[in-house]
Amino acid sequence: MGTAAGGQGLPHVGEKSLAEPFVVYGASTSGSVPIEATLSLLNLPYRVEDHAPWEGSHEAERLARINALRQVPALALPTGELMTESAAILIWLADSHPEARLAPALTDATRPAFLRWMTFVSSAIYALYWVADDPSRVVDRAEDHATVKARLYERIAHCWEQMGAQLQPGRYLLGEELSVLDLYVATASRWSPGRSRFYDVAPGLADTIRRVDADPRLAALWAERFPFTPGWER
Ligand SMILES: N[C@@H](CCC(=O)N[C@@H](CS)C(=O)NCC(=O)O)C(=O)O
Repeated sequence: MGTAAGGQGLPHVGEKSLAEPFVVYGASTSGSVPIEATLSLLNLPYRVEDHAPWEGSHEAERLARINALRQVPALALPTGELMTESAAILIWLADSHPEARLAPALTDATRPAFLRWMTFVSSAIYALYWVADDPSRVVDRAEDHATVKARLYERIAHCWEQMGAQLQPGRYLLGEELSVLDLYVATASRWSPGRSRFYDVAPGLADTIRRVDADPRLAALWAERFPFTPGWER
């Protein structure tokens, strides 16, 4: 663990005591799930504080005290500093524990692809849900909202298709070792337009992602935070 990065853009979380380990500000089925999965695989103690900003202004204001963008995930570090941005958090956690091999090392041949696809999931796919989840944020006419959603889901499917066309997975997306990219994709590919569409557009990634779903080390976490309920693979 490095020293505090005071003044470098990481705010401090007032309510977290320094004695506490990691605190994940998250929600079930959300982008906090791959972070929780990573902390579990790293055997790092953490506590989850659930927030659902989409449930109304009271919840959004409660989260604003932690993250001014009113979004999950956010991660309070043992230093009391707060990180946001799911891809950055996942990369940082993996890089901070190289012995666990949850990311290719800095000099590994697959490192450029790792960084590329982590950023791609974050910026080309995840970012679109800010509008898709609530089209009224950018489009006034309620009668247009269904079209906006449908177009964004098409764009997301197209992005998965690109990833599927360009990656040749081994057991995992980048080769033989599970990385945080696998956890990120296993989670995000369940969001709309949904996993069966993901299999349709990126069939070459299906076996790999099913392998991540079935990883026995993660069974309890998936069951609690993103359960495979009957019909989930819509
Ligand atoms: N760029 C952020 C996006 C986070 C995000 O969109 N989180 C969603 C939940 S999965 C959220 O909090 N939505 C509420 C909102 O944006 O108002 C990241 O990668 O962590």
